[in-house]
Amino acid sequence: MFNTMTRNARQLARDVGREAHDLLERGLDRQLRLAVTGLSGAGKTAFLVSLIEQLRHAGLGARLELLPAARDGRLLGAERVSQPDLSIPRFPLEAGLRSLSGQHSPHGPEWPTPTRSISELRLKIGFRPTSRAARMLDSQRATLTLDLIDYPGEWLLDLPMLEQDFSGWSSECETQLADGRGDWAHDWMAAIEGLTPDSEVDEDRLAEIASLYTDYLHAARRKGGFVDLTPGRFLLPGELDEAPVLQFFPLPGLGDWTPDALAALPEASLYRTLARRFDHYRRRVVRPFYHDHFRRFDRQIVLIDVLGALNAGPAPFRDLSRALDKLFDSFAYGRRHLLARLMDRRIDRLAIAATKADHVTPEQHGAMRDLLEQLLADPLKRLRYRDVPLKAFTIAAIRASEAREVVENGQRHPALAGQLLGEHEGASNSDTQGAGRESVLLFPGEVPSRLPDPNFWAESRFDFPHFAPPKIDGNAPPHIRMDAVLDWLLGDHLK
Ligand SMILES: Nc1nc2c(ncn2[C@@H]2O[C@H](COP(=O)(O)OP(=O)(O)OP(=O)(O)O)[C@@H](O)[C@H]2O)c(=O)[nH]1
Ligand SMILES: [Mg+2]
Repeated sequence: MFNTMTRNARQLARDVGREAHDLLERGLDRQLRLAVTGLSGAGKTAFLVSLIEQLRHAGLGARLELLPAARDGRLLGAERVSQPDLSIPRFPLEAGLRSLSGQHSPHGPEWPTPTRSISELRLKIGFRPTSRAARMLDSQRATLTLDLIDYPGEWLLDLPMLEQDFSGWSSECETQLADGRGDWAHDWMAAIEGLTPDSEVDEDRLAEIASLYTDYLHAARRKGGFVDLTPGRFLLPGELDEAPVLQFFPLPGLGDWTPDALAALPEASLYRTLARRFDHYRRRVVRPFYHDHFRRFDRQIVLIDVLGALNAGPAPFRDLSRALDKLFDSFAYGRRHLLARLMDRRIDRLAIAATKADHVTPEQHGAMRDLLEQLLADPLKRLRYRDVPLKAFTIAAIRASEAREVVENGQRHPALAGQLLGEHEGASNSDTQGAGRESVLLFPGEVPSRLPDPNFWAESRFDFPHFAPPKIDGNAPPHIRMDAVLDWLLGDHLK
């Protein structure tokens, strides 16, 4: 009897200890910073709008069967609260919802506009905790504070530049030019023809050449579908438009010079001038951006437009793979221990997601995820080695099509029903969005589950449709697997 009592008491002490430890851990973690990472057009803004709206409508209209807290009726909703940094613009949620409501355009709902500067959002998520101690302390209701930022994807690929010097960056640009981009760089290459590191070039000429380099970056993106385009502010300068810090460009052929010979060149030489501006860009533009916004995250989701890259062809596809590979080195990953977490924030859980899955029929989603994992094979190996918990998903933040079946000669075939964006609309927004929209029922093609080989590219033509968004008016957007992603990213903090 006595023994049983002491055993029970010991057990109770252990339980209370564990609960207290859990509670302390959760108490510290009741605030999460989530990095929504993705290149331009990957779907960050659509993802953020959907995430906020799914949480705000939890228990009301949102379909969140794969999020246990919502399924069990414990998720009580979310509210936007005052953000921590008042000097950063607010995330334009209202503008995004206005576009999607279709109330302000004669053509119907429109996708949120591409992001042109950084913005911030803080969300308080209300839930009923499951654990006894937490319930007692929090009087049945707990909150999780979620901090999010949105930014133009163009700026993201500047982060790896922090680890580069001017020579390394120049040689990387040279390699990229040789892989399918040369067509758009003729004018810039003609302008630097005959220039060597020891040339002297005046300010006006530098500005002209930098402007031709910027034209090349724009064309490689718009016409070629390339994504690894640096410096990102050349594409989207923000407040730096026309500033001399944006007037530099890579110098091919530096490999023919020894580092000593380059270092011995006069201050006014082309090499020294460009290298100075490159360093200034890194120190004054990229580092503060990184320091202020990208250093301290707890969780991350990397959004990748795999289908867009398949549409663009083999060279842009390789380009995407290389760009993503570099990008993972810009973030700090690792499991965090209780005390370490007070000093140092690391990403302790990662989601990678192929976006816009509503562009293909549901039986293709498995192949889309396999392809995503292959595209990221190298960084995933490094992350697994470091034991960073990660999961791959295929999602649509805002589902713009419906899965159907068509019967032809007695055979059933999967198909998608949706409205195609008008002729001039493309993937991004424009003034003509809405013109000539057409309702379609189609089979958009098969997604290869392995990295396509050269024959594959030669034989297959990918052509995934650009759908107009559904009308979203006062309810959560329809989605594909946003609930599974939310569970992976937040679920353990909603217990
Ligand atoms: N069908 C479909 N299209 C999507 C979805 N998410 C994004 N898109 C399309 O992709 C485009 C770009 O999405 P955004 O969310 O603006 O991408 P972003 O990553 O914020 O891009 P930047 O702001 O330029 O960095 C949208 O205008 C839509 O055309 C989705 O879930 N389904
Ligand atoms: Mg955006």
